[in-house]
Amino acid sequence: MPQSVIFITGATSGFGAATARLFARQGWKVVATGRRQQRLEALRDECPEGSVLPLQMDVTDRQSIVDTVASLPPEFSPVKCLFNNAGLALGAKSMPDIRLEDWRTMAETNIMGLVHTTQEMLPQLKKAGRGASIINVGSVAGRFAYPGGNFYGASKAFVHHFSYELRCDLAGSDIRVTNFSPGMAKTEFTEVRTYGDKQANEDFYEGLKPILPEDVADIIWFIANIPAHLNINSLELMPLIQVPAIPKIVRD
Ligand code: NDP
Ligand code: 8X3
Repeated sequence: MPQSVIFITGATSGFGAATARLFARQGWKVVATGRRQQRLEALRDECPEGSVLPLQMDVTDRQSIVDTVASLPPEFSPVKCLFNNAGLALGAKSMPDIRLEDWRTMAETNIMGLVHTTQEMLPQLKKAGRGASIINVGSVAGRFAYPGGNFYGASKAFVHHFSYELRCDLAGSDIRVTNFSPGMAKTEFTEVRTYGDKQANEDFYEGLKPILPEDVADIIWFIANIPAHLNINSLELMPLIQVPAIPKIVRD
């Protein structure tokens, strides 16, 4: 039987890299994509030989997605699982003290990047047939607003609703669609959000037990491998130390 293939966006770090490692260890073929080629090659080198295909791809560049999907060799095709994971937050200030160019980047990455990758990958997933799935990474920030969450939270609310719309559009096909919404997780997320401040990334999680990338990989494995007649519509995950809080009260 041919090996199953997962296509991961944002495999150079965090959730994407951990998921690539786990699926490769479990005998899947992994197409690992992202902008940082050296990291993709390092990932390939640490995984079982022949299991990982590193392909540089920028989800904000539609042509880059088209070319990447068109270049898939027969051993890494058809793709059975699309892990739409690439994404980022930029900045944490409230309006009006925001940078519009950051919002544009979040829109192009978290929204249009995910839409374009999905569009290009659908023929592959259709070919894979029963058990195919799309797993979109949303966030608890898409459901619970917080000061400074603004465009990032709204972009993840898009991911949640788009996932449900996609399920409707794909009704009658074999393709499952899941919105996966994690809460606080220690990756490079806060380093990116603070424009490269590694110390801020350490400080943010100091003394806490956040979600780890390996925890997410286990959950992605579960979602991708449930029986083909089932669909997890949405899965929200928080570390125990985080709570879905009541709306904030503004006092004088
Ligand atoms: P990381 O910053 O560790 O990883 C983000 C990944 O996204 C990197 O591999 C990066 O690759 C990739 N990426 C960013 N921009 C692009 C682009 N234009 N093209 C291709 N790849 C891109 O963060 P996480 O692992 O935490 O983030 C993964 C997903 O999880 C994101 O969608 C994030 O919003 C979401 N999330 C994170 C949470 C957290 O607390 N950490 C909680 C909830 C959701 P490269 O830079 O090499 O291109
Ligand atoms: C990231 C989670 O709550 O830090 O998606 O915005 S949060």
